[in-house]
Amino acid sequence: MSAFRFLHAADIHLDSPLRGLAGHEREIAERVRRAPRAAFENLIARALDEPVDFVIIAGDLYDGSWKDYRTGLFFAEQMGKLRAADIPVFVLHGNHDAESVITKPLPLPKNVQVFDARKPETFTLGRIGAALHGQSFREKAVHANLVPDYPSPRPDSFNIGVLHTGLGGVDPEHDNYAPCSLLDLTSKGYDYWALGHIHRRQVLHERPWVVFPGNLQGRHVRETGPKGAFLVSVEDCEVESLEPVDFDVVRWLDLSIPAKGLDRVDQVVERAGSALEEAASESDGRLLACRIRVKGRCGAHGRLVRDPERFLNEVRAVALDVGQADVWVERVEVNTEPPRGAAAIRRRRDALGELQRFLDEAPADEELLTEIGKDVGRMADRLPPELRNAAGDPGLEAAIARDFAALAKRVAPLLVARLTVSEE
Ligand SMILES: [Mn+2]
Repeated sequence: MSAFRFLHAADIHLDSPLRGLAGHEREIAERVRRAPRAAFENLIARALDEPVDFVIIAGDLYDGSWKDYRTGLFFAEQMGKLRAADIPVFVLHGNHDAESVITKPLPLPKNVQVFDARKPETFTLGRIGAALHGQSFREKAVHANLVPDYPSPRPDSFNIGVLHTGLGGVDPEHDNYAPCSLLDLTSKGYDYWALGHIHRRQVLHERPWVVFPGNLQGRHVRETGPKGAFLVSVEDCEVESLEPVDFDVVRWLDLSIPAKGLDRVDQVVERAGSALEEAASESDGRLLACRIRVKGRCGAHGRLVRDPERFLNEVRAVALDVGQADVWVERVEVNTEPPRGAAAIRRRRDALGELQRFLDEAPADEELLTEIGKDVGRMADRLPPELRNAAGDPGLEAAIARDFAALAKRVAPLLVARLTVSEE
């Protein structure tokens, strides 16, 4: 019987626009912007290097309608490399690149097969005994379960179901398109479900295999950790190995720095530096994009919240010194509390205690929020677009999003810290 290998990728989102990059170093912004293409080039290089017998892209190859033809030409160029090596590619379109979304399709090299969007379609690879079943999205929002219409498994073949699905709404970050249950999949009689849509790498079932490779490249701070695809080896219709392969060139990290008990800002900076150092030692030369969140009751609280700009740049300076990797501190969020905690201030009988109690209630005070909204909302509307699109400051972002309750929550510790300078 035959043995073969394939790469299963999904959610590549080529040339997706990245928000929050304006105002950062040009070179960094360019590397982050180009990351999905670079990760895709890594995938193709690995496919050629193995070489694999075929490649599956289980939806959202593109992020949406192209600005121009360059995105499509880049993809065609990469596919051409696989064609020269006789490696077929099976592409399924998902919600981001549904038939109705991509308005400028280009002819693709002959090795690329795209699953039909009107009905399930089967591609067979007779030489190795594999059958791939799939249906692309016709519209962005597919609410029907597509699995029941997928054909029965082919006997004497390794059957792969290719599907873009929210499964059963298991991940609140992703719309539950083409919903189905795990049982729908495992009872179909296929050997491997090559899924796409949910951006987190996960193996939901073994024999039959139900797999989300996650996206190829993290695009923002909610898509942290290693990203890539699965390299699958099959022998005699059995999966012999399923290896996650990292293809990302920029890796997002969300680092929580406990500052409890630290009295001085330089101690907090040093702790952040150690965390970055540790992360860098595992980055394998990638650019690390880090968000740093400082929390805990600490003596440094007042100075941290009063001069966040200075703290951010101190952390950035330390990040430059990490050495083994390029570390870019995307943002620093200070969520610390005064050493005795807000509760202690709340109990005070002076004006500060009164202010703390007022601020505690502010986020729920509709009338107050309406008043704030009139002034702050008007100011936010007048901000130049460059600033609106790249605010980078949680308070400013809340104002722009007209979330005045969140704004009140952000402002409260800052106000109290400013008023307690003399007590430090
Ligand atoms: Mn999707």
